[in-house]
Amino acid sequence: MTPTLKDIAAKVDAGQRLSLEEGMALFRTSDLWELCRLANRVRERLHGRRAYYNVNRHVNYTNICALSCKFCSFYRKKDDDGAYEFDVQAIADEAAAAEAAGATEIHIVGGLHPWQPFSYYTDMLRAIRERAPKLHIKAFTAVEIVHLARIAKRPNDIAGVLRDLKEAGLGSLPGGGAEVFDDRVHDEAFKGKIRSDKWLQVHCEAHKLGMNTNATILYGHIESLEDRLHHMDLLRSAQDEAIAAGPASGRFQTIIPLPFIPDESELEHLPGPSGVENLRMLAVCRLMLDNFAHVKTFWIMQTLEMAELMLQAGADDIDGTVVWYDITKVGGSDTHQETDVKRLVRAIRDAGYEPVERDTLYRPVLREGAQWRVAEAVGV
Ligand code: V47
Repeated sequence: MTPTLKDIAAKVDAGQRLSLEEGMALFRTSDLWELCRLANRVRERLHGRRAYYNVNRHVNYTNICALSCKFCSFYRKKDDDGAYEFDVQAIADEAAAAEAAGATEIHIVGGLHPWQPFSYYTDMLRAIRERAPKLHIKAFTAVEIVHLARIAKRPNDIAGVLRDLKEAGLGSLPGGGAEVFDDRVHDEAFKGKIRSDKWLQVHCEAHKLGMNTNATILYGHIESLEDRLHHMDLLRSAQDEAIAAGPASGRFQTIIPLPFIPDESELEHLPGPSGVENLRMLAVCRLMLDNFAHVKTFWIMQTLEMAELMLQAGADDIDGTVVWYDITKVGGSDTHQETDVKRLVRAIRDAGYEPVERDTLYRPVLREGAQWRVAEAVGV
């Protein structure tokens, strides 16, 4: 018998873990609003009336990539029109500008550049540390970390490579590159990229080093609902392990569901997920990932209007002021994709929540203009 929303709600209220069958019932329910309400009950149990946002800057240091993933419109080959790579100086300048403007975080990801040496990445981190010592550096997806290990000629030493990057200034890993943890989808849509086992291994090694990481799921292309639930299940198991390792271990901080944006990709013939699907997916993530503290909505991909609605469907966090983003562009936007604190705060208040600025580690930030400090550090 298919589990009903009422049965599932009773389990959610009792703090019990949902099965994949129950996850499927959530995906299939026609009662979207009840699903969103249920997800929001969990979100409010964890965070009350608070909703987080951050002041950050994204940097995509190159679009030159050894891979050719079908869902991706960002990558270029070296001689293609529009191929670019930033040198270390340019990235450090960007970080210094971000810090001067009051950002707390720099989020750096890029293509798998075929010929930059390992030292380019460690130099990049050190230069940022020197020019912008207060910025938290969240950088390099698990896919890039495996690539860096290869170019450092230490393909089997992920832990050592992460240690070197941490020593150079890396603060945490973003959640990108996970796509969907399924071999069929992998082989059809992003062949050549690391598979789920490797992605999870990188995050697990980072957790062992005490580093926090994020997780994503890219949905609404050629994956099935079963694939999405399997992905969530693997994440939740990996998080169980991180939590069991004790407080010195890092862990997944947040899940960011990423809606597939077809424009200019090889999968452009697909429609991409609808608004209803985006709300449903976010709510299911909140309900299935019971050991994740946060669910983040990335307005760049969801739009700020949808992000606002998502705050009533299980999301507790909006990323962020962003400024510059090249990987996806919605509705004809350019790489300059920026919002300001005023708009984020208004979106959160409109949704009925209390805005709290956070740093990368979800500590409340106290701010006066571009000057800020972490509340916890002064015992507030
Ligand atoms: O890794 C690429 C995805 C990711 C498309 O950790 C696409 O805080 C949709 O991971 N349609 C990068 N998605 C973004 C990302 C992220 C964003 C915000 C915050 C955090 C965090 C992480 O975007 C890529 C890939 O999975 N992506 N192409 C596309 N056409």
